[in-house]
Amino acid sequence: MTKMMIGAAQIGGIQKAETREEVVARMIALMDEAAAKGVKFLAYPEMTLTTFFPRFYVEDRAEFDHWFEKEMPNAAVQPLFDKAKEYGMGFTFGYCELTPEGQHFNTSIIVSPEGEIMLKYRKTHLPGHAEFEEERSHQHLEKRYFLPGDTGFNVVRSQGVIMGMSICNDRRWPESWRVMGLQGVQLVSIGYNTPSQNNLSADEGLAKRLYHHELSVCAGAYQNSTYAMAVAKCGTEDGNHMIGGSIIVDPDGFVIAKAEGEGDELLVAEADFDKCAFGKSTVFNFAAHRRTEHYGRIVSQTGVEEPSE
Ligand code: CDV
Repeated sequence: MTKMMIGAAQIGGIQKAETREEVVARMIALMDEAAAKGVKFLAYPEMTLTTFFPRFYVEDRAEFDHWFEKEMPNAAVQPLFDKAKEYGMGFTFGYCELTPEGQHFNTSIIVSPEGEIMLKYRKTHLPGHAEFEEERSHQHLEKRYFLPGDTGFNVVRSQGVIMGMSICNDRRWPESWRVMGLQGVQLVSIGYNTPSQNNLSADEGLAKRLYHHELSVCAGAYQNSTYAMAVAKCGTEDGNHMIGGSIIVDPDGFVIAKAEGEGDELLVAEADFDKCAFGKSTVFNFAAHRRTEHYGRIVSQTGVEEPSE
């Protein structure tokens, strides 16, 4: 299959008091709309099922285990799996995973139209901090509540398309994209929760945040000649604002669909996966042009090492 209708299901704010069942009903409403428009693969945001709780600090992190899923699918999410199967639609969404071994991950999955989990990805780049930081106007405690993912950036062939995932902050790191690019990825789905303010003392402003989001996704798509869907959970959650700006991007790095608002909203585009071949066989023909002998620092060194004076 070369052509497919793909959809990005942006979700507006989810308040602390909202139940999984209420959120899943909102997800299904967008899936119904997507099915009516012929969508065969639908992407939802990072941590779709709950509010973005890492903005809140608790001393005993176990108090927050109720934000995590111990099984996937589970009773609350099963109606989404059932509806997708009825429509013959694949989908991807993010949730907080608590493993039987007691590990906490920020996770996303790709599900086939038959309801099978084809690929699981656990977020690699966790932004923020692990302890309460008094000087900050807004806390961002992903490092407190999650372990860095242990999956790496794998891809899977599903619905005839090579698909991969990133989660939120990962989209800003070219390494994430290139690891999937090296596996021939044709569609990268990225869910995000990007607060419009993380720290008043370093306030970038909404416009700059939106620009950096779009710049990262367009660059990643172009440089790896892949379609990308970046899908927000956005608007106001418990009095905190998060950017919208969900986009679908083609393998030339052009935005081909963009959200207009900050609520539940469906974006749709026709993807022609044959278009990935041009960049992959010309300027980004990795086999022909990459010079790995000069890339050693990328994996041997983490932080910056400046030359001596
Ligand atoms: N959920 C995220 O990973 N958010 C980050 C914020 C903290 C900058 C992001 O990169 O959008």
